[in-house]
Amino acid sequence: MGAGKTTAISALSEIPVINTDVRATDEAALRKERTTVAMDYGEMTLPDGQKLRIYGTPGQERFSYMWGILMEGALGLIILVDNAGDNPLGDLDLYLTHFRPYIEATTAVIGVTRMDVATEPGLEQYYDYLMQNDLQLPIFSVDVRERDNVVMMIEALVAMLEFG
Ligand SMILES: Nc1nc2c(ncn2[C@@H]2O[C@H](COP(=O)(O)OP(=O)(O)OP(=O)(O)O)[C@@H](O)[C@H]2O)c(=O)[nH]1
Ligand SMILES: [Mg+2]
Repeated sequence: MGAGKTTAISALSEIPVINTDVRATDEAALRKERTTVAMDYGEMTLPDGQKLRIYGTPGQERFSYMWGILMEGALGLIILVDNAGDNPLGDLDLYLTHFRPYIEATTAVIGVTRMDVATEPGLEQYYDYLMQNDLQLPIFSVDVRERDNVVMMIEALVAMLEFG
């Protein structure tokens, strides 16, 4: 929650982002005013002219019914982890475990956000985690308020799909 999905999709999208943000009422309210209750949707055109459709869905397990729906026919997955959360490596573990069969069939890129807010864990700890779990996935420290950082994750995902 609050890792930056809505911000990232808004940074990329060529159409006004369609989302289901509402005034936050739970713990999100402590940090920001609005939270996504089902999904975000945006579109961007790739350099080869193809249209990329980008869906964002909340990570809390009560939304897991959305995960399978959005995964059907998806090209790939970007996992955003809030480094300033209580247990960012635990969050990553939860998503990688849940999505593992899907990641093995396609691919995934990991973006760790808010590393300026919480500098620990560092990227080395994420690399260690991936190594121990035999996962070779690109991982970046990103600030999704910077469009270039979001583009970098998309480019990595496309590269993984083409050459991975
Ligand atoms: N300091 C800092 N702030 C960031 C960074 N990345 C994102 N943010 C901020 O973190 C907040 C993320 O909010 P959202 O984009 O709404 O996050 P979300 O994942 O859609 O959140 P939910 O829909 O509630 O799950 C925004 O206020 C961003 O400006 C970062 O790297 N550093
Ligand atoms: Mg959101």
